[in-house]
Amino acid sequence: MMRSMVRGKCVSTESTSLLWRVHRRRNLLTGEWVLVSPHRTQRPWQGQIEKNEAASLPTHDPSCYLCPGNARAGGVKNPNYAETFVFDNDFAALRLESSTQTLQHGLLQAESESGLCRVICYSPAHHLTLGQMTLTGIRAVIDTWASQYETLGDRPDIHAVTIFENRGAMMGASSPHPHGQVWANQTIPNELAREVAFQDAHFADVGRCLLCDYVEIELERRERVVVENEHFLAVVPFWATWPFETLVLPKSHQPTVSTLNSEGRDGFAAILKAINKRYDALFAVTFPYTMGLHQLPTDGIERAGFHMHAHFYPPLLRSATVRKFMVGYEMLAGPQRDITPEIAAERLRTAG
Ligand code: H2U
Ligand code: ZN
Repeated sequence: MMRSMVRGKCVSTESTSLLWRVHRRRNLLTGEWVLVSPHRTQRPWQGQIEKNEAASLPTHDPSCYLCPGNARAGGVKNPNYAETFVFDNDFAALRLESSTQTLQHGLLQAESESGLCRVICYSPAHHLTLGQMTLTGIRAVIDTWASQYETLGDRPDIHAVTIFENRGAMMGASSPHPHGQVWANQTIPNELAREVAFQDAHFADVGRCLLCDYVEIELERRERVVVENEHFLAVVPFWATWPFETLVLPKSHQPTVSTLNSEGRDGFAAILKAINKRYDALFAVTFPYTMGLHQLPTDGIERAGFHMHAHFYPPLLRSATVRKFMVGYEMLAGPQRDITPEIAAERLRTAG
């Protein structure tokens, strides 16, 4: 039975129906609390309605910077690639710097940062999304993620590799062509650093991996499971912030995509396809999201409790055109959600 501390008393969540009242839940990976207001889902909406993005796209778009054979914004021509294609971002936010510099003026602190940014085209087919690709095609993307992590992580000046995808104009994607990005840093970025600290702390406390323990809870309780296969599990995490946020985890302890064997990678491809299918079916639209991987930092420090995973952060709340805004209370106080993670999981489970 689930137990939590409420004003100093240890209470079971079931016996108080806590999860149907206004309550807050703790994010195991960041320590942050999210406010849950289950009664609020019926409030009327007269705010911004997003455009429903056009569904039909050509297989090859002569004006697309990412399609095979086309020239990119900087003038370089893409090869006629047949599977995945990786290139150095023409407008990279990070650059490889040969020297480091720090600045300290009293309280003010700054330091140089070195790194590099790449773009990964998932497929030559302009009209596809990751979830619409074949399992073989998705597996090729996973193998590309693994090789990018390995080659970049092997560099002595790279200590973290962040792989992500912004999908849909609502999430700032610059093109519908299926693609993602890799940013490799000399330092460990904030989100990964927080997750590393919480996973390290749990391992130091109990000698077990935090996310292995979490997988066990979710498989036992099953109320937040969206889809699973032999190797992977997708859940709406107990502490989800975005309405239909999901966390995709290997069931076995894996620190990186590279450590997954061939069957594990096929399982990852299958779950990515399955979760995308449910997302796209939920509001009958190509679901916008930011999706990304958290993998072991590549600074050579041993972290036995680090478990790789993917986060999906989709902004849609009620329909293809009504999104969740992280404003007001979220910006000034903390994250808040209306629909409970359990209901979101149920809706995704049955979608499509
Ligand atoms: P987003 O769709 O998530 O913005 O990613 C596309 C990236 O592709 C973006 O970072 C890069 C942009 O800088 N890009 C190029 O490097 N060359 C181009 O010709 C177009 C876009
Ligand atoms: Zn294209």
